[in-house]
Amino acid sequence: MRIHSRAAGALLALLPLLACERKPVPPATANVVTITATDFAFQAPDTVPAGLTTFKFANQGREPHHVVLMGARADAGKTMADLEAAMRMEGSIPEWLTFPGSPTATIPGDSGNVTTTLEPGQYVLVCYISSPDGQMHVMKGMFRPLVVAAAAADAAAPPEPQADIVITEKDYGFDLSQPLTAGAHTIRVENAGPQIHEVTVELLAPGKTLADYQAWATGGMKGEPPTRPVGGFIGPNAGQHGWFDITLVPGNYLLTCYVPDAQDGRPHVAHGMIKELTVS
Ligand SMILES: [Cu+2]
Repeated sequence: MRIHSRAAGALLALLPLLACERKPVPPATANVVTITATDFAFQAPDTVPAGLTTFKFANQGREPHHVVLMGARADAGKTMADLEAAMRMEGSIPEWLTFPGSPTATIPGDSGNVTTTLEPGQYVLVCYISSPDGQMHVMKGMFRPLVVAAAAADAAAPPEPQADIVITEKDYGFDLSQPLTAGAHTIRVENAGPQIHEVTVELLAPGKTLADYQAWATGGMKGEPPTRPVGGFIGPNAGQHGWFDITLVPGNYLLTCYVPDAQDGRPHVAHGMIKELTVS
């Protein structure tokens, strides 16, 4: 009798575990997509599912690269030819072209993480950085189609990344929810619009200032740049948001946006979308 009642007790103790096991709720997480850049190509999957996505980007080339993720949502009625014309920047950025968010300029050997929400459609990964010969990488063939396929209807929405700082992009500037500090951060990027923007975090070389950068930029960006990019986020569309991870060392930094302006085609930095800040 004693043995039996012990066995019954053991069974009762197991019941909560069994009850838990009947509800398999593994925490849903963002889909992770690896993009690798070389001179001058992207390695990436051909198709990824829609939804919350983390791009892990690594630059294995000898020149800086970035990933401009642009595309047409499935309901936009656009062809790959439309997308290629837009990619070659024939005219201003069309209304239907969407920029969900992607990794900004990354120096050789460096890497970066960006998280955003992808909607089904036809997209393309493009690099618009120029080589020392003045030719943009896209003209050297540095682009790759990416299909975003509809995700399973019952897929649970994964939790969004927990950000400790918000950077708001706008025509033309950046607002920070609080000062950037040394160390690791997850930054939420919001675009208050009306245009598409990016935020590139650039570390100024010791002793260099915004004035040095502007002299270099207005001089045609010749010679050694006074900054080096250390992370950021290209996009998102006005009214949308995404996240990027960054680790900052103490120093002086610039936040920059190189998106061509809808009115005159000049980069937004030339419209004052540049901010100098000190990280301590
Ligand atoms: Cu901008």
